[in-house]
Amino acid sequence: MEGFDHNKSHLDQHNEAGIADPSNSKTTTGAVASSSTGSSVAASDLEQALNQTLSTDEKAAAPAATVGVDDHDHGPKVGPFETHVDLNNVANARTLDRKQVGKQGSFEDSFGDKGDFLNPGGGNNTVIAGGGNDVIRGSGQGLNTITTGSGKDTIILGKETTNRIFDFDAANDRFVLQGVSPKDIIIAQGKNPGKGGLEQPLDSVNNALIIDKREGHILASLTFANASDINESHFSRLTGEANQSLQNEELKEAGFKNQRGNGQLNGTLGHDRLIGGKGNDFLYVGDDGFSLGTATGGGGTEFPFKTDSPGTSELTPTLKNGVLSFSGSYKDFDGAPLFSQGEKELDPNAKILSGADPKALMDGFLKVPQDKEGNAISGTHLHFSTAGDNRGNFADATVVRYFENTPTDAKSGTLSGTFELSPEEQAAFLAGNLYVNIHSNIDVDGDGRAGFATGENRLNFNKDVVKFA
Ligand SMILES: [Ca+2]
Ligand SMILES: [Ca+2]
Ligand SMILES: [Ca+2]
Repeated sequence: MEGFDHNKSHLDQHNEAGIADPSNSKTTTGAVASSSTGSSVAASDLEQALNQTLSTDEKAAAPAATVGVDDHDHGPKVGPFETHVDLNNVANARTLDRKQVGKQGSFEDSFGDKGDFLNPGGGNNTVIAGGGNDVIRGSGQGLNTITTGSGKDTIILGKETTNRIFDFDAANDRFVLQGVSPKDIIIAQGKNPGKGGLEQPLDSVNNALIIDKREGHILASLTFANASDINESHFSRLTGEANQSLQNEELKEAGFKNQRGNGQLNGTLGHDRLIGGKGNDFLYVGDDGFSLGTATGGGGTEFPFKTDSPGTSELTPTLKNGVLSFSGSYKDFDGAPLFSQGEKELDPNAKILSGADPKALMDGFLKVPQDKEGNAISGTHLHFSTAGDNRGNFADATVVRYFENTPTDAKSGTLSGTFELSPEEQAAFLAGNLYVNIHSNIDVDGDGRAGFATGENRLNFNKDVVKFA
């Protein structure tokens, strides 16, 4: 990574003109509240009463109880993520009118015919729910990465806990506040322009934020979502009655299968009640909980740099036991896949739609000679960002994985990839948040067209391709 500077002018270029330039670059935000101490008054009685209504197994999954929010002296960082934000560093911040926030009664009638109750407990967890109306308790004081799936889903937000939600749908999903008063809630849009693939900052400009204003703790970061779509109708307050309706004895009668443990717990197509432990857990819908279509590229659908290429492409994924595999092909391309000709420079006829300097662009590519699994550099990249569904279009040059591409003639070839995904990466994929960009270069047949270094085709594995059962 020699010579790779993180100064601001480089980042600006990287995020705008240099969007097709892959790198592992990450930014840090200045928006960090310091860890805090002090004392909070009224909240504690109510909260303790609420905690008494938790079932024994949920109590066992939670970290040791804290009395008031500020008695907990915590660090603001979890891995690369800043879990706090300065309210001066967010956009369109507004409070909730607490008179418009009602109480959540029993959840009994909310699960539909296949909804699950999922509580990963303490630690830093990943939760992938399914096609039902699910209730996810995110109050274990760590960082949870959540994909809700389709259906009408409810996320219980707890103090000191950050829930990164990859597929929040304002038309269907909502929040219940546990131990946080509606008067302390701020809804805002992030302002941080930093990229970084799945390590995109929680306060990214792409994300809507739900913030506990008492110390700037980010209770929820909703990726690729608009804060303006979220209002009082998305919130209610947790009650003891609601907690009791989530106990095993209650849900068993409704046909829920109960599982409790550490590590990975797999759900079924029916109702599940999955309770993690104090450590880092992975609550997973199960490999039969979704189906995957074929993503197609071409036709001027590329974002952010639309091409006039006649090229088309298709890729079909499978995900089993955490292994994501793809097979597919491309045809009628203007250029060969980047790096497939052993080249070290861009063809003068290759189009660079970002306006970047060819050498700088090439140097940017070469800075990442292999991905995190050791797959060698190629011009076909897996990236984190959604496009082409109801969430709008986003892009991020950070490489998540390199595909293999094999030309069969000057304009066509095959594409493949087999990747072992972390739980968070599985959550990103099943949220419809990954895409593939096929960069091209070299005028193999001499027709004067040498492809698109900024990407000739983009294929989106979005919510239209990933379908929950
Ligand atoms: Ca846990
Ligand atoms: Ca769901
Ligand atoms: Ca289920």
